[in-house]
Amino acid sequence: MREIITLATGQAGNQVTSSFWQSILQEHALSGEGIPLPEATEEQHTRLGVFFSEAAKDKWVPRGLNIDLEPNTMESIRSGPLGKLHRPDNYINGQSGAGMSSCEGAELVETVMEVVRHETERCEMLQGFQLVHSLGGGTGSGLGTLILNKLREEYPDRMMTTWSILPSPKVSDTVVEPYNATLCFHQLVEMSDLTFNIDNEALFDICQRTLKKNDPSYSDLNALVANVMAGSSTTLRFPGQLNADLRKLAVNMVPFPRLHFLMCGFAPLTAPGASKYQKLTVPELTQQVFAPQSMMAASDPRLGRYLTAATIFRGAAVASRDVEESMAAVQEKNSDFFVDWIPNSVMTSLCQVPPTGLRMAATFIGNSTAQQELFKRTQAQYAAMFRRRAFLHWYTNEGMDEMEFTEAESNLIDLIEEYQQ
Ligand SMILES: Nc1nc2c(ncn2[C@@H]2O[C@H](COP(=O)(O)OP(=O)(O)OP(=O)(O)O)[C@@H](O)[C@H]2O)c(=O)[nH]1
Ligand SMILES: [Mg+2]
Repeated sequence: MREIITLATGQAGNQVTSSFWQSILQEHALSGEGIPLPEATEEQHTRLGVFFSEAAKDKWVPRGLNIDLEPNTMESIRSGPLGKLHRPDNYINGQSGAGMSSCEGAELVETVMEVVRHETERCEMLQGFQLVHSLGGGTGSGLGTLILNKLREEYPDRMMTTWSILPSPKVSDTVVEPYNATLCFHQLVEMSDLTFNIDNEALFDICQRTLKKNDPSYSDLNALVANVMAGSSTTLRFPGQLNADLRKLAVNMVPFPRLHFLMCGFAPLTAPGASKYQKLTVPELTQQVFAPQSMMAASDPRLGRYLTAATIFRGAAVASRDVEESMAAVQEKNSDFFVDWIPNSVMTSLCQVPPTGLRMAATFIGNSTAQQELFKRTQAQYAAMFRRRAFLHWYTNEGMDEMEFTEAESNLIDLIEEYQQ
């Protein structure tokens, strides 16, 4: 089995990851406690070992760690619907309030690495890690970075992927988020093999415009993230797929080492109750999943070009001929939006098992140069404050050097330039 270990860090990291576990438990016919349900099919269980390990006979637990500097998020997971799912040792939290206390962070990382070692001992052939975190939070960005560095050091040849949640003023008004995000991008550029850019701004807009929720909650946003996390890991979790491991996915998606950022989309996205008025066909699904309104990053792909892209179709009702035809049509219609120097830059895979509750669905992942919009947005917010050195003392008082800020910013500016292909 090619196993993946998931590290949820900070409040956003843990809440998003919980939504992900909830989705894939259902897709693999496991109960909230990790017990196989009687209706489970062979297809659902063949590759269960990628994200879960068998703890006792017929009890599966996530290969996952729940990490935070403060206890509250963990408490609510423990007392929530998945409270009996996780290994008790895999909850790791500090006692401090919010904010990044570097001392406590360093201690916590040692504990994290110990638990990671235990987890790797339960793997036959570990393929890599996925870190789920916010870029805006002190813990998600700061502790997330420390963990990333340690994992890289100890497991240099394993794949390192991240699900990184970009802050948006529509969702949160913590002033220092652009600082945290810039410092964290600086590390992600060097340390991660694949980073999925998940943008709260886009999630918020999808909830309001498409799902007709006026005042979306975090669980609404996280349900969207779970869709794309489950969707893009379909090929890893079910047998007989293209891009069946993280390395192959990265080889296909990343033409240059630093340009390893991906944006994702999902279809169908429909307001509750509206879906019964739509009988979705494969061409409609294809068109929807390529549409800017389906993207979970607030950057319009029509303002850039795709270096690479992959689409994963799901559902027994999806015929491969339909997929081929509609993918060819979409690419032809949008040929200006794909770089012309990478032939066959769009991959397609097909899995019989649909997401729970849907007849068919599609997930899109693309390495688009339009992502520079996200980096520019972050850098502009950062620069406005950094020019005045506003809030900087909170970081320098904890031992950080102003140089780190300058370096992080210039790395981000470089990245924006490199994405101008
Ligand atoms: N999508 C999503 N975003 C969240 C969630 N919780 C927090 N955020 C966003 O994440 C950023 C704040 O980061 P948190 O994850 O709360 O912070 P943290 O990593 O726990 O770090 P601290 O600052 O130390 O508490 C803000 O941009 C929030 O809008 C969540 O459940 N889902
Ligand atoms: Mg927190």
